[in-house]
Amino acid sequence: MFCYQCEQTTRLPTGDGCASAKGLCGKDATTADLQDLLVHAVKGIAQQARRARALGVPDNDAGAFMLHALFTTLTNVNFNPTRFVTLLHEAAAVRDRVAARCEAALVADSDTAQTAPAPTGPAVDWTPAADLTGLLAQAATVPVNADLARVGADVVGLRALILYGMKGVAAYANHAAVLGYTRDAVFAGVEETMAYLASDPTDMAELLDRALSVGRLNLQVMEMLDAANTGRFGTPHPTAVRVTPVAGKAILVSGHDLGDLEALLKQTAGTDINVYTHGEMLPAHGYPALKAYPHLVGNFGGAWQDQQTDFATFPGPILMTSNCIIEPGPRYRQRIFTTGPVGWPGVRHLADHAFAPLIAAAHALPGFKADDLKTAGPEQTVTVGFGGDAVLGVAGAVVEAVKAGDIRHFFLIGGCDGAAAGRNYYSDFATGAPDDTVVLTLGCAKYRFNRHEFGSIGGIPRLLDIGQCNDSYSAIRIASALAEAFGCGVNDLPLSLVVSWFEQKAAAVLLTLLALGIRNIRLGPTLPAFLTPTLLAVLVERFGIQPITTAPDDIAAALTCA
Ligand code: SF4
Ligand code: SF3
Repeated sequence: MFCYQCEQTTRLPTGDGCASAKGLCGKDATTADLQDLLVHAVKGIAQQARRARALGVPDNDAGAFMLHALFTTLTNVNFNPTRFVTLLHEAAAVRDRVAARCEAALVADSDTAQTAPAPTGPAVDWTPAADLTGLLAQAATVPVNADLARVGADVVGLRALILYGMKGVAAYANHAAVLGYTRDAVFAGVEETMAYLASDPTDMAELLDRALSVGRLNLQVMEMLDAANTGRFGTPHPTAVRVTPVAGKAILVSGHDLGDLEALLKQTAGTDINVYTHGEMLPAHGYPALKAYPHLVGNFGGAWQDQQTDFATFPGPILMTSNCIIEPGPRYRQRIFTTGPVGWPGVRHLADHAFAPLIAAAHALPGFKADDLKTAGPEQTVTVGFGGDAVLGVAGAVVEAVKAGDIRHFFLIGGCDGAAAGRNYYSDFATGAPDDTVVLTLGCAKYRFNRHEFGSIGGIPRLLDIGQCNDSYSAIRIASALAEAFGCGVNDLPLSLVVSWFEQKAAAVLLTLLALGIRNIRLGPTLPAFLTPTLLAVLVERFGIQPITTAPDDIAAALTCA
């Protein structure tokens, strides 16, 4: 195996990347290799699907399959090799179905053959081997660095940046698609980009342009996802969320998929089961259609890397709806379930919102006992729901506070969390930001500081939780609206972006920010291993990207430049 797609990747003096029997996330070599082969298969589907679109017979079902397949290969999503074997055979069938569609279209109109020649190359010609040994032999030829000796680390790194950005795009687009929101332009963009990668491109300038076009595609996807979430569940409003449990039977829902949460709330309505959010599901409490369920009682635990402790102590079953799952510990292995793209060997998978086994497990488990809670102390809350509309609703007051000098600066401190020691930088930064500054946050990084008492400035809370990483579009809307109010560009605002990355959704958002021309982003806790010194120099020169240093120094530098 060779994988260097996430921040936690193995770092060695001899070269970065997880390359032994198991990655640091727990992904074994078999799963990693099958994931590489699935990416290869998706490139082949994309080649045929792009042709089908050119022939006037687009196949958005193939597009939906590509989104789901790429999502399964994200960090901390699916560790089950059996699922990948199934997906590989499905991928070949999807591609062949699209190819047959193309042939049928050509029979109907032979003049179009010139405009869309049949694709060629190893991805579109691939036939899945009959058994696991054969699949692994095929996978050995297609790792992300397969071409290293021929094209060099810079080209491999830029291709990886595009691929990882596309994994993030696919994940976000899949979140929207399962809520019924898709767009032809998004499917076309996925086809175009994955087919481009199938051509083994080597032109550095073209690769960099493509990476930025992935960022622009992701902006469309983030806007679509925002429309999906607000269209289905209403506009988030500031909402105090209980973070101390209540007595009763309990189910914990983690990950990002709001549709899964809604389905579970419907299926448990009128029972004696309470539902709690975990990790990136916390912002669900701000949506009117979700908080209308009285048995959505609160949030439990912290960010994803705390799950082995959180889940072990939770007295009910757990549902993982998306990233980030890590190896289930023995104390909860029998009561954790996966759904959607998520998988772990031996963990029960519930497809199509068939949550009856999860609900039965909740009935069978003790839940929170009133006696146990007597020692838990007073009720505590955190406030969520400062999405784009909520913040823009007070934009006038915010602008006035800036003009009056009451708000000196904004910091957007957001993105992923992780287990690395250096990540306390982000909590140090947020809690060390001066009292006349406002902290906007999103993603799971906020768990490091969202219980800190930030206070307010003239009634405006100093900590504004915009939501999940899935809500990055709201952050972009807020920044754009502030820039408009001040009659300047986003780069001229008293705003600093302090980004914490871990997985490939963050790679997609970073590309979006760069595509929008946003400069001087501070990125950490370590820089992506796939970015060579040459690529970093380009990003520094064109976009002013800066690695984080220390929180006090970076706060001081941001305020000096403001
Ligand atoms: Fe290593 Fe990250 Fe890949 Fe896991 S996802 S194998 S930790 S680089
Ligand atoms: Fe977190 Fe996994 Fe990225 Fe959605 S849950 S931000 S790391």
